[in-house]
Amino acid sequence: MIELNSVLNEEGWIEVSKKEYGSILELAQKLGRPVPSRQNGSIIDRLKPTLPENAHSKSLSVKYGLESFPFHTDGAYFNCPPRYVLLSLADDSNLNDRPTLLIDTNDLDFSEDEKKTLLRDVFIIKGGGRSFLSSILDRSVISGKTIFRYNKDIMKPAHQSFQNSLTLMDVKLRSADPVFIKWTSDKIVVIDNWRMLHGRGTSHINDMNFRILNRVLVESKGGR
Ligand SMILES: O=C(O)CCC(=O)C(=O)O
Ligand SMILES: [Fe+2]
Repeated sequence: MIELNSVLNEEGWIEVSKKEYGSILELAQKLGRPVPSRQNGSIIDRLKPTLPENAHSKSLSVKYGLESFPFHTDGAYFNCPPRYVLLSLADDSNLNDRPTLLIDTNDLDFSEDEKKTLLRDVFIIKGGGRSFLSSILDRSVISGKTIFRYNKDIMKPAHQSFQNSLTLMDVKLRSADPVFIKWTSDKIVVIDNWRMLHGRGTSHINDMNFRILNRVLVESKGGR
């Protein structure tokens, strides 16, 4: 675990094997407190390419269907977004052609002025039953810690000039160089969800209902 934590801290994510760490839920429990993504939802989410008409009304599938998903923070609609996201291929998944993509926000090379913009521009965050205000670089949740909170599909600029932050994110993400996670049955990926953004790649085959990822969100322990 010391090794895992230090790589996670250094790189913002880590890929480990189930043989070494057990199931995704066992590993999640070692890292903190697993929390459901939706009230009364299950602790383990099953994520699969789904047609908009069959999707949960608040999921990315409603808008993107079988397409790729844009880069985002998971649970951006939580007051405090989950500390970690754990993903693995489900046992009953029989397709693994579609990658998950990761971008480290530390590699987006924001200038000091750009960071100020991301700290200042305020958004109305929708979802999870109520709306609240937050900037993309959020220092208000945990003292001494800056959280990257970004999911353009659930955030609306509170003033039209705050659109600048979204334009900046678009430009940065377009020129970023993501890591592609290729799924194998033994792999668990742990993502620092306060620092990394992730997205869903494309697939050349119809993997609707067959490429299934298990996901567990982990709440922060005492602000760390
Ligand atoms: O399916 C994937 O690769 C990631 C999906 C995802 O990020 C999500 O559903 O929030
Ligand atoms: Fe996600």
